Amino acid sequence: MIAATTPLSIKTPKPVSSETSPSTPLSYHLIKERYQAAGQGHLLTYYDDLSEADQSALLHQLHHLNVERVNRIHQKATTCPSPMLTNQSALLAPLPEECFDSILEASPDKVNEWQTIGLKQIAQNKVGVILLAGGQGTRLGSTAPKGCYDIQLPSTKCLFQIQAERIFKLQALAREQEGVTEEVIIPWYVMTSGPTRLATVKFFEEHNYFGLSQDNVVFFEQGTLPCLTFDGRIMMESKSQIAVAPDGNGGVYAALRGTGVLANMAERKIEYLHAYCVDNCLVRVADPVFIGYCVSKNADCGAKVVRKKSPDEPVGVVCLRNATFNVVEYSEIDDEVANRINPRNGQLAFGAGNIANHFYTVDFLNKVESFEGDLEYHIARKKIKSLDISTGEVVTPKQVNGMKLEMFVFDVFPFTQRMAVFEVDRREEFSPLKNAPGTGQDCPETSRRDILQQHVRFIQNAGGKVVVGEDDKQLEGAPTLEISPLVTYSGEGLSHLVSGKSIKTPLLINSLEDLEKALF
Ligand code: UD2
Repeated sequence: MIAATTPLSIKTPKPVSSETSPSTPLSYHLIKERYQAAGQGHLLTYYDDLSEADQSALLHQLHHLNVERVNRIHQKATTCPSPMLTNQSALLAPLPEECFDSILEASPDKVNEWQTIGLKQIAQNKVGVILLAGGQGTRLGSTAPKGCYDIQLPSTKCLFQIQAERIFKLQALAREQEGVTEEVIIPWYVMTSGPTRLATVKFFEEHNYFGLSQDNVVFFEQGTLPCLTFDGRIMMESKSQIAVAPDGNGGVYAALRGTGVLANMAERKIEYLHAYCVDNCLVRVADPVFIGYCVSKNADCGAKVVRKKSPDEPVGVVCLRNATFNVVEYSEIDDEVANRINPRNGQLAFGAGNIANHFYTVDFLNKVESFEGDLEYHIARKKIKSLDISTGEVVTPKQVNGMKLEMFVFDVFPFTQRMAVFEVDRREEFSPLKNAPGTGQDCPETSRRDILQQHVRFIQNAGGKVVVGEDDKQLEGAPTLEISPLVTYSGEGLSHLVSGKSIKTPLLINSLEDLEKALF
């Protein structure tokens, strides 16, 4: 176990909205002139009241902020709303059947073929993982980074640990399949934001990177964008600080470039990346089936989807607009489009639900810069605690008073011709943790239930039987059976032990020895 030292964290990039301005001395007058010209002179209203240290902190922030670009983004996001938002009924088309494959319809041989390709790439150290972990768990009601969340499994493992152990096991499976003796490494690139950075790094250090080598866990930070009033004025969180917010999970592309992660991938000769949403407890990290599928299609981007369970399910919809792949986010989809029914099968016409689970080639990631200026910014109208410039008081608003601008990770899809869309089984791969305990949907209880029920299926699919013990509380109706990812990644490698045998819950299986001892 590597002693926990400062991880190979790469320097935090300058906020993505800044192009490094000429490094002239921080002149108050120059900055004041520039901001007045940009209609943002109000940011210096209280400059004279500030201490010297606060004055220089404010000038430093304003010097690095590309205020003209912020104005352009506001202009673009408000005057010409994204084409995606207008006339969706005419412009959007459901994803045609021939545009995607489904694991639900693929033969076991086909799935095995994809998996073999994926494990081969992993064994050749060509695969890396990008964890999108900059979001703040506001809806969940937790102030800690979501990956730290304990969904009350018998093992009390948090989401980060479950994901780390899946990486660990997958490295071993790839080594086994390819019979390689050298170490197989799946580098884990963890994107944090300002609010999640320190707590995330500290948590990994305290838990010794959950058994992974800290050299292969690379933290990087996404950029920020200023919060704006509806008429485009930059908001302040105090007299000396502008109010900023993470720039959305679409900030990952500039952050990969700006923090040196792309260079790190190049040094490691990584060719394929799997990016995923931290809060999906069932996520197959670096899924070899998905990687193999995308590689076999020679795709440069890939997206996993599940069949939407209702028109208002809070997932994006993968669809076509002018024959290019797009995702319409649940917060932006028109009701008519969301509710449209395919007359041929009575299902939702726009039913390909995006699960924030993507594949990229590293070549594609290196190309994003060339079209980055065309990427959409999405407006999130929020209640933003901020300085009332007229009174100098910080106000916590009771209603929505401003906007955060964010980029969405899937907005790069229209820029690729080679997109693979892969439908997966919701039960096996998607159970998002979005809401607070007790809400009954996408919450800690449903996450716990879905993992435990999956582990029961692991035993059953391996030819075994699960007997529910009389003292098993079966919370949410799930027998209490947890199998560590270190024992099995997705249910493989159990049948030689389990077939024809039974186990009795409640049970926590941390090793094949545990499993052997429990069988009868
Ligand atoms: C995301 C998807 C939505 C659907 C849903 C499934 C996007 C834009 N939308 O919606 O289509 O797939 O998940 O659960 O992906 N994050 C950052 N930095 C940020 C904001 C978010 O890293 O500035 C991360 C966040 O930590 C999480 C992921 O991006 O891992 C998705 O963020 P979210 O949970 O806020 O997105 P949600 O549920 O609105």
